[in-house]
Amino acid sequence: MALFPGRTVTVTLLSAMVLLLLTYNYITQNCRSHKQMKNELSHLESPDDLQYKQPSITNGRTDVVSLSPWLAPVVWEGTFEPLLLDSVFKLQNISMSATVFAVGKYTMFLKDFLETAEQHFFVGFSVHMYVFTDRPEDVPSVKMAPGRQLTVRAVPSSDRWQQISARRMEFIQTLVEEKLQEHDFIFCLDVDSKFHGRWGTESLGGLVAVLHPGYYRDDRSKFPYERRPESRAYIGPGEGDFYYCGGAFGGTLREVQRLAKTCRSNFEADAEEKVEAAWQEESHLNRYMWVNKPSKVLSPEYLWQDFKEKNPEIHIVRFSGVTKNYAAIRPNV
Ligand code: UD2
Repeated sequence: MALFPGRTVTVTLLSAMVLLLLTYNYITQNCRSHKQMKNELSHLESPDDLQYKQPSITNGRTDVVSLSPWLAPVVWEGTFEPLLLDSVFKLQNISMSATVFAVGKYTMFLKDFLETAEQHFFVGFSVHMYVFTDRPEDVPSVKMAPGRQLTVRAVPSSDRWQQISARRMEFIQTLVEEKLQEHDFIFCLDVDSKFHGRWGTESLGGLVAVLHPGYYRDDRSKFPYERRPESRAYIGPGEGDFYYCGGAFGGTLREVQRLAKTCRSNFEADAEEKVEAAWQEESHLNRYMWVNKPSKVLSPEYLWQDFKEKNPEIHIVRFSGVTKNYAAIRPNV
C-alpha cells in the first residue's frame, strides 16, 4: 500500500507527460512528414528514370567474386545497371572531380587522357578535372562538354620519378582540403592512360580502390607489398587483402583527405629515416586500404594495361595504361 497515494498519482501523471513529450519530439525529429516525402519525390523528373529490366536475384556473374569478405561490392561488367545508377545519382546532383599529374615529359599523355575522359568518364555529370604540372604551357586545350571544366595547378619538377609519383599524395591532400564543400567525389588517376569504356556512377563509394591488373589472380604471398618492417607501409606475411594499384583510387573528399594525409605523413616519416617503400605511394596506399578497408572495390576493368592480353573475365576494358618507354620519359631510371 502506498504511503502517499496522492503523490504517487501526481508522479505517475508527470512521468506519462514526460514520456509523451519525448515520443512527440522523437517523431517530429526523426520521421519525415508526408509533405517532406512529397517534396523529395517531386525531384524525380519522371518515374521512367528509375525503370529498368527486372533484376535477377538468382543469376549473375559466377566467374568472378563480386563481394569482398568485408562485404564491399567488387564492380565488374554485368553486376550493375548503369542507367539506373545514373538516375539515382542524377537526383542527388553530384559534383565530381578528378586529379591527374603530368610532370616533365608526362605532359605528352594529357591530350589522349583528357579527350577520352570526355567520351567515357562520368558522361552527363558535372566534372572538374585538376591537372597538376610543371609545364602549364604544354597542357592541351580540349573541348569539354557543358558542366565540365579543367583547372591547371603548378607543381615543382623533380629529377626523381619516385618523388613525383609519391608527392602526389601531398598535393591531393591540399586540394581536397580546399574543395571539401565543392565536390562530392574525387578520383585520382595516372596520366599515362586512356579511357576505352564507361567509367561512371557504379564506381562511387566512400573509399574506392582498384584491383591491380598485374596481381588480381595471384596468391597473396606474391603481392609486391612493402615487406620491410622498418617502413610504415609494411604488410607482413599472411596479412593484406588484395593488391590495389596506385594509378586509380578515390571516394568522397573526406575519405580521400584521410587517405592522402596518412599516406603522405607515413611516406615523409619513412623518408626522414631514409626508407622508401618498394612502390612508393602505392605501397602506402595498400597498407592504408588493408587497415581501413575500401567500401567499394573496382575490378581491373578500371585499370588495365595495354601490353596485357585480356583475360576471359575481363568483358570490357574501361581505362588502361599505355605502353611506355620508361627510359625515354622518366627523369631518372
Ligand atoms: C605504378 C602505378 C603508379 C605508381 C607507381 C609507383 C599503376 C597503373 N601505376 O606505375 O600509380 O603507384 O607504380 O610509384 O598502378 N609522373 C609524372 N612524371 C614523371 C613520373 C611520373 O607526371 O616523370 C606521374 C604520372 O601521373 C604517372 C604517375 O606519376 O602516371 C605514376 O608514374 P608511372 O606511371 O611512371 O609509374 P608506374 O608505371 O611504375
